[in-house]
Amino acid sequence: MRVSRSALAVLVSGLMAAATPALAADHEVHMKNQGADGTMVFEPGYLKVAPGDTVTFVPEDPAHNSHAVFTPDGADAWTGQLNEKVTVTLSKEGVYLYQCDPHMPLGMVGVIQVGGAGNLDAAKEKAETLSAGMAMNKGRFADYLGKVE
Ligand SMILES: [Cu+2]
Repeated sequence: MRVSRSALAVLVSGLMAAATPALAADHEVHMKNQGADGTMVFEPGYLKVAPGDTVTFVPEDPAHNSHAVFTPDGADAWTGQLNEKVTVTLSKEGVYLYQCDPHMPLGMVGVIQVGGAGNLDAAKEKAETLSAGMAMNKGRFADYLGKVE
């Protein structure tokens, strides 16, 4: 069988496309004074992403940041600056807990699940300790962790 050069080129490029992994997605979490879950809130407070995806924390109101307070073993933590957008790449699977530093006492916290949740028990333990120090919205970590699948 004779295959034209152009047909071969189409075949090769098709094979290469099939071998290229899916592009990592970017997700946004908004940092707000008021949201569907109440005051001083990350939206969405619970997010599930795939390993390698990025999450961008977007300040919608002043004086918020995103600071990772619990990560899977071997994962990098992050500390966003106040009033600044920050993008983090989440490569390691597991559950991540983060907070807004000024509003942690008001329960401004969030949960991100990256792939499987092998460290869920440890995350729950950490969340319980952190929640004890909150004056408001003490149940947020527990609510969000309840969504982990
Ligand atoms: Cu805040």
